Amino acid sequence: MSTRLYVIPASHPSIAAQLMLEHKGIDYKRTDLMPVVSKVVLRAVGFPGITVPALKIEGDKVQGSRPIARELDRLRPEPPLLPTDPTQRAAVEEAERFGDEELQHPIRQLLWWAIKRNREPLAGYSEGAKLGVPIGLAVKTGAPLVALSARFNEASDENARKALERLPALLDRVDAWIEDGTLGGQQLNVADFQIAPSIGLAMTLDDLRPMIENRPAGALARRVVPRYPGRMPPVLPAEWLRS
Ligand SMILES: N[C@@H](CCC(=O)N[C@@H](CS)C(=O)NCC(=O)O)C(=O)O
Repeated sequence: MSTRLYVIPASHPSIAAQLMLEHKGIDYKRTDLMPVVSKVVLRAVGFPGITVPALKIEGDKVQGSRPIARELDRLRPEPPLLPTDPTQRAAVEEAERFGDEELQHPIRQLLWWAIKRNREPLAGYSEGAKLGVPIGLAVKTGAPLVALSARFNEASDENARKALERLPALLDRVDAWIEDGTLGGQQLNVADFQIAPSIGLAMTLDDLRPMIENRPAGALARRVVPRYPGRMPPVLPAEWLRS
């Protein structure tokens, strides 16, 4: 299968798509893109939308972690990403929807808020990526891209603080799905691949790791994404973390 995946390094839905391709045993080439530049490149290569992950497979273009999952199950049904039993499938699809629509974004906002204050860790988040420019240079000159990304993701103080406040409740839902077997079963499913990278990304922030690592959600992330790239030293205001 001729397959190319467009990603932003350390982007959690991009890692979800990579894990799903690996689960299916599909060989693929990866194009690493810098944020913001990614939007222009994706349009230039013919995708209708402006976000990663974006997949070219067998001449088709599929964008977004959930459509990519379905396309992979269609093209290569085994091993499945979605359970066949209708009740289990509905539970997994609800967890997957939550991962995409409710969990991804607050974690993205917290990360961009942090990067706005400290760009140095960008080198770690880009580990192993081929961005077309030396990573040190990209970090040194990256302030405008970071500012645009933070704005694009609405990573204001107010929104970052709200995202932090919401995190415990979001983690409770993930823990509950692990407890009832929707997530973290013997066979990983599409919701595991959707949710674990978001948790893994959150755990790269030194400020957030302590509230996650000893939960079932933390164990799931370590199992599914054992080495998430990047590490953000403490940067969140102490008073936000206390409340
Ligand atoms: N919910 C979408 C999210 C896609 C998304 O927002 N991707 C981000 C990276 S995590 C992106 O492409 N942002 C563009 C940019 O930062 O310039 C999915 O799961 O595919």
